[in-house]
Amino acid sequence: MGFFDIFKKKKKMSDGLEKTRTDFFQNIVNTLTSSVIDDDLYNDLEEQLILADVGPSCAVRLVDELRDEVEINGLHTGQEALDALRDIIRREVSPKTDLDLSGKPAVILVVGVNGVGKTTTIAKLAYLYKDLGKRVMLAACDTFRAAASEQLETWADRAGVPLVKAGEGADPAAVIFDAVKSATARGYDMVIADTAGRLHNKKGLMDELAKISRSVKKASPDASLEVLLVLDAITGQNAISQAQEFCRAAGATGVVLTKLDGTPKGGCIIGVHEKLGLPIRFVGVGEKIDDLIFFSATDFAEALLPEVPQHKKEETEQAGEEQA
Ligand SMILES: Nc1nc2c(ncn2[C@@H]2O[C@H](COP(=O)(O)OP(=O)(O)OP(=O)(O)O)[C@@H](O)[C@H]2O)c(=O)[nH]1
Ligand SMILES: [Mg+2]
Repeated sequence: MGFFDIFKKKKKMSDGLEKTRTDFFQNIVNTLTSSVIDDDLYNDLEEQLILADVGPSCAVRLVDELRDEVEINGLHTGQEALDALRDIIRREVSPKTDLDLSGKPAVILVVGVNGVGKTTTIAKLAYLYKDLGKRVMLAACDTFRAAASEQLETWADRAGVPLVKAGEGADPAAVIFDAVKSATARGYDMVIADTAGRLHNKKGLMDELAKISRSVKKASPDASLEVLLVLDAITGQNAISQAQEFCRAAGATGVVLTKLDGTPKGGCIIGVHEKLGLPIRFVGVGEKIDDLIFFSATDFAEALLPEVPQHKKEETEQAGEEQA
């Protein structure tokens, strides 16, 4: 990735988190940089993290970690505490593993309840990976809803990638099987599959997702499989209970948080990561085809808690020294 791309990615993350930053995290910055570090500050901070949709247990843990760091490292100023909190958040959401795209083909199954942004995310993923030089094929495994395949087809055309589809009501496991076979035969690197967000009942949906996963391996033993769970950031903490069910049944291996641009609840990323124990892989920051970014823990933490400009830093350091 060139310098300009890195800059663009940082800016997109920062723009996507604008509401989250201005509505909630700015208060956290203000609290930290305008007062001395004492119990009141920790209590305020905890409250603000909960308001910022980080989730109660996660907020408590983050503040405990900060308290430890302040003590162990002898931090005095709010500015130092802010830097420490930024780093704690970065470590908290850092993915421990890379996305597994090692297979031939690399299959990404995209799952999630209806309306969260699965189809749009698939189009964005196709666009992103095509841009990185991958040969990408899409599979329309949402055969439940009449217009789903057509919607994906429009996106596939826009992204300039081929699509494997079948008629309404067809077996989605058969669609993925065909797509993986076809990708293998034609030397495609990736297959990205759309799935239904709803079925007649929840058990039916979960069983179907499990069957699609098995079908991938049947079609190609060399295929790798990532199951990306799409969650809508607008629902914030509520997304978590829904997500837990999907994790169990569909074997999700990672998360995509969509609609970050439309909500002040971007703090939920931290709680989602904590509760699900799954890496955040991508975030959606708009409705356009290039509005998806690889999740970077560093960019995320810096966008939430931007560095204070140098002159303000000096003022708060002075205040800290005077109070100490
Ligand atoms: N602002 C914003 N809107 C998004 C984002 N991602 C998706 N959307 C919008 O969310 C709506 C639903 O997106 P879809 O991709 O159709 O959602 P889906 O999960 O496939 O929905 P079903 O197929 O009905 O289950 C659309 O209007 C998208 O434009 C995002 O990152 N930001
Ligand atoms: Mg869809």
